[in-house]
Amino acid sequence: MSAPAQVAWDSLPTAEWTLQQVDAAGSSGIPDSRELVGRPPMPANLEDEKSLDEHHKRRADWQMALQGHLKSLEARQMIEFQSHDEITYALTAEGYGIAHSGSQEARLFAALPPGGDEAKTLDELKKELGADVLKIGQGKAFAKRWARKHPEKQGALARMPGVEEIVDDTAEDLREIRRSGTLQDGQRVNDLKKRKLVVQKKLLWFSITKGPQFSLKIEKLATDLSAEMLQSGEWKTRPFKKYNFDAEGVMPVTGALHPLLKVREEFRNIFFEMGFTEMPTNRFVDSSFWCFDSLFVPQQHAARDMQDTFFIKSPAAAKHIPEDYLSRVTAAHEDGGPYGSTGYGYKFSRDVTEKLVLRTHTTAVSAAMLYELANRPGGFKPAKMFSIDRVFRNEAVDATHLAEFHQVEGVVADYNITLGDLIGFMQIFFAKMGVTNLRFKPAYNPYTEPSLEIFSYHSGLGKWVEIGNSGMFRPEMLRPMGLPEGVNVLGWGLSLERPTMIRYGINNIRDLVGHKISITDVERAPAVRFP
Ligand code: FB9
Repeated sequence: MSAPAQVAWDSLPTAEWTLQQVDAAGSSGIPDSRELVGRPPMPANLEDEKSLDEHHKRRADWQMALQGHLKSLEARQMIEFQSHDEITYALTAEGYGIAHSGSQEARLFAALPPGGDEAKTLDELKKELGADVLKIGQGKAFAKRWARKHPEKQGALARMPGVEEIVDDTAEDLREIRRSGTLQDGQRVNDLKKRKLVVQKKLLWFSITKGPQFSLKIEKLATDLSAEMLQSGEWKTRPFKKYNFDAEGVMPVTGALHPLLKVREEFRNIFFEMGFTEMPTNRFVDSSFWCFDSLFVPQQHAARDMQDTFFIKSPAAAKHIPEDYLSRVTAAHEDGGPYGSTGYGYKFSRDVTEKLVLRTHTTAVSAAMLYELANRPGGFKPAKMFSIDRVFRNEAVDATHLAEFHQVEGVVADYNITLGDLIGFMQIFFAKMGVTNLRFKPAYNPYTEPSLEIFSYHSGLGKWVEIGNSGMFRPEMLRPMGLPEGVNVLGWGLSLERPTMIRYGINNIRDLVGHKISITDVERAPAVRFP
């Protein structure tokens, strides 16, 4: 059978044409698809790397186009094909330079006076050959024992005694590769590659034979079995497209958890692992009583004014505050009551305490839950409780602060709880977030004494980051609730937004929360796994 007709390199193959070539080649098929296409013209300037690249790319693109058809024809069992690699090498610009004017080591050898005694100083050689050629040439000439440091003359080089002439094998190899694109000795090619004098070029080519369903006509494959086919019986003869059970399914368009909620899940798992129960936080609007007064926050405290707190216009006042508990809180504020405290010494206002607000912290929920803990049937039982939900602060918004954020809070109520327990709990908690090496700085909260700000060194940011706040709840808060003597309560809190921004590398909170965030980022946001 005749050699298949070659097409010009710039006319891409079609499936029909490919079948005709296979048919023309007969039973043995097409041994080498490179024979099917003419070579693109060699670039005029063989030393111009770019046009050589282009030459190679044209040959490779033609075979790639053919591969596309071969794959779909093979899927129809019309042909079978094997892929093969053609590995060739091309000279880099520096490689061309050496092929043209010799290797650095050969030029150094040539520059050195004949015989082994005469020497030339490095400065002379540098002027003559240039620093780069001398540096590379010296290394290679020494390695090839063509030259050496002159034994007597300091800083001078001489030919190796007895080496009268050398063969510039590097240049010769490069000239061979320039001519044929290959070199027998693979090791020498690797040396040339290491010297960045040649680059490898890979081209895929194919050998093609007829398949069981070979034909010159490409029938449109049926992709569905239709009622008509069943009635007409056409299903018996019509070729069907094979099911590709390995095909990737279409990614179902599913909802995606917002990164904040992914981190919230991580925190919830940490708390559950530590035996905490979740507090109900479904009450954004709370009375100033639970948000502030039950926490022994004085009614004049700055945190309570319009600057920091959103007050509800209507209804403006809470209806239900436990009277007996309110009177005890009042006493605690006014004169410390019977709780061993001086109190704040001001007249407690019922109006102020009834004012409804958007909670500024979930510690308001902790207060309500601790009160419930103290007054539940069967009396107080130790408890570990946590909350993660929105809190609202009428603060200046900036790149890391919005008028609302999610507070993460943990409280532990038990007999003889100490500051040590607080520090212990935080070390375990943050360690589960992968945050270790904590530092604690004394701080102030109206409802905890002592209070500690928590810091951790963030190697990524290269600085100590404030990662939360904490403290031992004051007796002026706990005793009025009715918690038994000896029961102490520790608490700590942080935000959900900060760790989420750090985990996802987000610097501006508006890229995390709000109408400006990109939905696709949310969909693509990887799951978070605290280490
Ligand atoms: O989250 C905060 N920082 C943080 C937390 C984790 C984190 O993770 C990295 C992977 C390591 C990085 C940073 N902060 C608390 C510290 C600061 O960001 C602070 O400037 C802002 N704070 C918020 C309040 O802003 C007015 C974060 C929020 C905060 C502050 C205090 C509490 C809760 C949230 C509390 C409390 C508390 C105290 C005692 C008893 C019970 C609760």
